[in-house]
Amino acid sequence: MLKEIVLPDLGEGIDSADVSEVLVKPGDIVAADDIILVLESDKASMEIPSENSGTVKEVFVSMGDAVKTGTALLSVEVSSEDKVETDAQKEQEPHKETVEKTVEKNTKEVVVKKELIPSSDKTFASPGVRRLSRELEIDLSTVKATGVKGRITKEDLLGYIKQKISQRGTFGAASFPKIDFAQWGIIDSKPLTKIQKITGERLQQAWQTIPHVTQFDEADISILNSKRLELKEEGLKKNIKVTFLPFIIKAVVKALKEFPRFNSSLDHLSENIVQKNYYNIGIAVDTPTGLVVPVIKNADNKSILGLSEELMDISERARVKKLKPEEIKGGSFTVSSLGGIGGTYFTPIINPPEVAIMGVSKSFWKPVYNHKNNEIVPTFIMPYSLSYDHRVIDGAIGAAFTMFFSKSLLDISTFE
Ligand code: CAO
Repeated sequence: MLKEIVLPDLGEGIDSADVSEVLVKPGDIVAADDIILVLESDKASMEIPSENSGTVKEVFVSMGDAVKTGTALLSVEVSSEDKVETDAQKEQEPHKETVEKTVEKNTKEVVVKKELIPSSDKTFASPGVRRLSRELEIDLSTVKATGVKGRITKEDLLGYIKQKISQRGTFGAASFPKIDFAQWGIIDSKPLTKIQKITGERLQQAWQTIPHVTQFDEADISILNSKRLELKEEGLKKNIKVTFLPFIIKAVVKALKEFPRFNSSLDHLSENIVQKNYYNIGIAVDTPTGLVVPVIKNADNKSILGLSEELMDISERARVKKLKPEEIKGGSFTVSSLGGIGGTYFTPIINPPEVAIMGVSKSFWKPVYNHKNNEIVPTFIMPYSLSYDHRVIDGAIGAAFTMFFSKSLLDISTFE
């Protein structure tokens, strides 16, 4: 059955408009509500949806044509079932038109001038969508397109905005009611430092948006400990403090090379995994004004003494706020060590856009039973945790990573 689609009443006192885009051609299959035309009036840019689903037979208008209410736009070959279903749906959804008009009206309110927006980027969207995105300073390349041929529809943009609004709501500070704590005793109130505020927001966002899995393990670091005591002596002569951390960094890099997924990031659309072939290790440093994460660049090319020296330097400069902006950027994996303080395990929060972080705890001696020679051996154990983004890394690889890392700490060649 051939159905002619005519221009509906545009409302808002608009009686004519110019065709600025024709999105279908004869032979195209359209679904009801697919956008077929974009019109520009002197008040608004409007997307005109198809009333029916079917195959486009003929298009009666072209770009630049002036059209008014009742103008025939195109003809569509509609199957009789579709027609019946559409009518039935219409009866079941008496408020649909009202709802669509409300959304349309909200969009129109920010679109007042008649001008076509040239598209210099590679996104495909109507002028109305472009204009709205420009008004709201939204980069259209970050909006996921669901329209025909990769077109960003108005719904895509509105969905993106809704998502951002709801995220902002949850990322913001948790809204507790104002409480007068002084009613129960003496209090002292201090503002958060700038670093604490920024870190807090980033941590909250990471915690809420990344599906974290934390794998716990313990490593035998008895061999590492002997090597460290040896190098500690050597370092002392050069005024370099050799702690466990440089050894851990060496073993981490070895494990990242074996399991590259841990050295990657999801792109801004969460559609591609960006694999990094550099090994820049962020180190969480506790400072009087908050947590700072300077990055040791190209850690794979550095010796234990070189890493020790750099660690001393960056942690000291982090504490006196003397790091340069580029020194806290470009990390591919982070290590957070509480080993110098205490505790057995903790669950570190991933430092986006990285996909994994290692949390190191304080080592201790414990008797370990060796079933091969039936002996109990005093062993220096380092407990540690590995948090990773489950969207990028599966649990089996998570466990394989920690197994490999622990084994690397037993292999003296790791530290060369
Ligand atoms: N087991 C046993 N001893 C450890 C250890 C471990 N896993 N890690 C460090 N130590 C020892 C060191 O060897 C050192 O002892 P020696 O002087 O005898 O060698 C002592 O503890 C102090 O080490 P350190 O903390 O000064 O040095 P580091 O290289 O281990 O760590 C740094 C440097 C900057 C990471 C650390 O000072 C720091 O700021 N840690 C806090 C990190 C943090 O707050 N993370 C956030 C957690 S969750 O938000």
